[in-house]
Amino acid sequence: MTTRTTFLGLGAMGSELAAAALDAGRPSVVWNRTPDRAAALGERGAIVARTVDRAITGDGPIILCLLDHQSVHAVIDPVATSLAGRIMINLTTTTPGQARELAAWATEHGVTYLNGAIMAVPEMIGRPGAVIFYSGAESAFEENRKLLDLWGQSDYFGTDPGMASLRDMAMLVGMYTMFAGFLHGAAMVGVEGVSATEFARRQTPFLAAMTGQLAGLAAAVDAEDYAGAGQQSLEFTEAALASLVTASLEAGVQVDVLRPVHDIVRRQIAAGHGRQGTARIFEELRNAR
Ligand code: FVH
Repeated sequence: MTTRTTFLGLGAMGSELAAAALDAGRPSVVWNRTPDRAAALGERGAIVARTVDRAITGDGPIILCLLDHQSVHAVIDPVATSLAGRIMINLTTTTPGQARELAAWATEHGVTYLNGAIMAVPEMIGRPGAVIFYSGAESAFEENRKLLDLWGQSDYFGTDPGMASLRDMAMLVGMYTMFAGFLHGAAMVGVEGVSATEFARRQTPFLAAMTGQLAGLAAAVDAEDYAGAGQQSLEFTEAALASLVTASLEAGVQVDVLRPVHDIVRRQIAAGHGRQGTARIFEELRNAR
């Protein structure tokens, strides 16, 4: 038996995780569905396994970094009986429900399960700024801390395996809606021949400065106080959004990104909250169930 780390899935992210382990001198065995993707890691000293079965011999942690929840099952289900007694650390993006399902699967098969959510792009792995959220088996987190810390800052959110995923998904909502907002703006100025690259040069520092507003919104939400001084009112925000919708339509740009935000604000005003702060959007959103 050899204590070596197993890496299953060598896409852009999985390859970086394995490379960081190899660079730190950790004996590692790697496997990928498409074998070619393992060659570079083999040259860096990894043992390249031809099958998942062979990759999971040994007693070290098994790191999964696959496309999605379905691909995780495609890889682990056929070798389930060989995994008993092992630690599985899954860094594949999953929903909280999928993470809990995998944890239940792991328990059923005698596997210790830690779920991870990577808050970084592959180039950031092992560099300042990379953060990985974890939740699930605390023993797996603690025992493998040295390995996990090779990749970035390791933040643990408790034994519920879904918690890392929940935080991941919540962070990504902010990211994707920001991307969509940027592209909307780029479409507006693009009508006048402004390149998206030039627009990005101006939008980037502006958005960075606007992140300074998040703490104020958060304080209002946490205190459930939308009437406090200094808050931008829903009425003010509604007028701004109405202008943005009009300007977009005048430019021939679709308002599919903007319209839902405008509608939420209008519903809150219709419910009598127009003089309250814009952070009240939170109250509208959290009542979806
Ligand atoms: N790349 C990123 O920026 C993000 C950052 C945040 C976290 N994600 C998540 O990491 C997971 C892997 O992402 P990736 O960037 O490595 O993705 P790919 O380069 O597309 O590699 C996908 C690997 O999954 C293998 N795979 C797919 N389906 C199956 C299957 N049915 N059976 C076995 N393996 C499968 C694929 O194999 P192959 O296509 O090379 O044969 C790759 O190894 C992901 O959850 C991100 O959300 C990355």
